[in-house]
Amino acid sequence: MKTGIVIKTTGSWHTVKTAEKEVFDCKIKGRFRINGIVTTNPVAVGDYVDFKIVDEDQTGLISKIHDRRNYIIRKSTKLSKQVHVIAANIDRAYLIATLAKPETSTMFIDRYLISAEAYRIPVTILFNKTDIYGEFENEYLKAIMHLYQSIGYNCIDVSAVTGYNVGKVKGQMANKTVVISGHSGVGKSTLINAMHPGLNLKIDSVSSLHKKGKHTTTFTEMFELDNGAFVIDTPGIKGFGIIDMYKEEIFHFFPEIFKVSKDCKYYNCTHVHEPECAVMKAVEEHRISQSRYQNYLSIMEEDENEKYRKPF
Ligand SMILES: Nc1nc2c(ncn2[C@@H]2O[C@H](COP(=O)(O)OP(=O)(O)OP(=O)(O)O)[C@@H](O)[C@H]2O)c(=O)[nH]1
Ligand SMILES: [Mg+2]
Ligand SMILES: [Zn+2]
Repeated sequence: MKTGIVIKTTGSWHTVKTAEKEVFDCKIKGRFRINGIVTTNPVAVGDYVDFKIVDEDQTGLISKIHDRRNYIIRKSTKLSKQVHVIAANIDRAYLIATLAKPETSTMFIDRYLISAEAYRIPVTILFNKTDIYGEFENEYLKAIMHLYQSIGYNCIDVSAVTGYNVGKVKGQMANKTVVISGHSGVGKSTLINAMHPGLNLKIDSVSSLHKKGKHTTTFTEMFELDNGAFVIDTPGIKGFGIIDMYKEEIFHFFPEIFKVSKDCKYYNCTHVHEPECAVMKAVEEHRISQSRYQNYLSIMEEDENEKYRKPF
């Protein structure tokens, strides 16, 4: 019996790497159910698995998936109750945002952050493509970094193309397992290439002409850097459904809103319309940002059917 970490999954094949750095293509023996959640993929990148070699062709059969320390998921389709596990056993998530080509909205950032808060995965926000920012984007960069840093999120401005701050990002990742997320075209694969010359991950060659990404990366895959970091490249995501949480607890995952909410008059205040709400007062007094509060309200207003309740 061997044990290894799943570094790639494509359909029914899972690529597993052992501590000795041997790599095997494995299939799963039978059916697995993890934590009772209905997932489209029973095994995800980052999972530790037990397997044995069955064939002369050196393929493996996975017989056990170790308990996950944590994982991040997305809805597999908009209305389906199924979820897709993007990655498991993550130390930190790196959200790549760009203020130009394409522009990442604060709504997308906030949705990502609350999901990560719910899974208790710390996040660093990387603002990429700073080499093409003009005066306007640079002013916005300062403001947006100040906003998210003041809430407590680590933020770094980078350029995967010029290498600006790439060494700093790589240094932070040493000996950790990290996942890189963000819209298509923001430079996830370019950044990993910059941290690991010679890897030659496929990147979109022409998207600088277009604003939208073209989904160049199609499978989630883990790469090992020369400083012991395990970096997971993911396909671009369009949206981020709010999953695994009750409506009444959404504000718990906005750290600055949660902090102030202790002073609301009503213990069950939702901070939407109640009198003597400390959160609304803080927004008026600019102690909580308008954009964060507006995004909170939009998420609260969403159709209930679009969300699901804690499935386990
Ligand atoms: N100017 C500039 N362009 C960049 C930077 N980083 C990436 N790009 C360009 O952005 C385009 C998309 O980069 P990718 O690395 O393929 O983006 P991705 O996030 O991996 O996209 P998907 O795989 O589709 O999710 C490419 O044309 C890159 O050259 C940067 O820092 N500055
Ligand atoms: Mg990519
Ligand atoms: Zn309130």
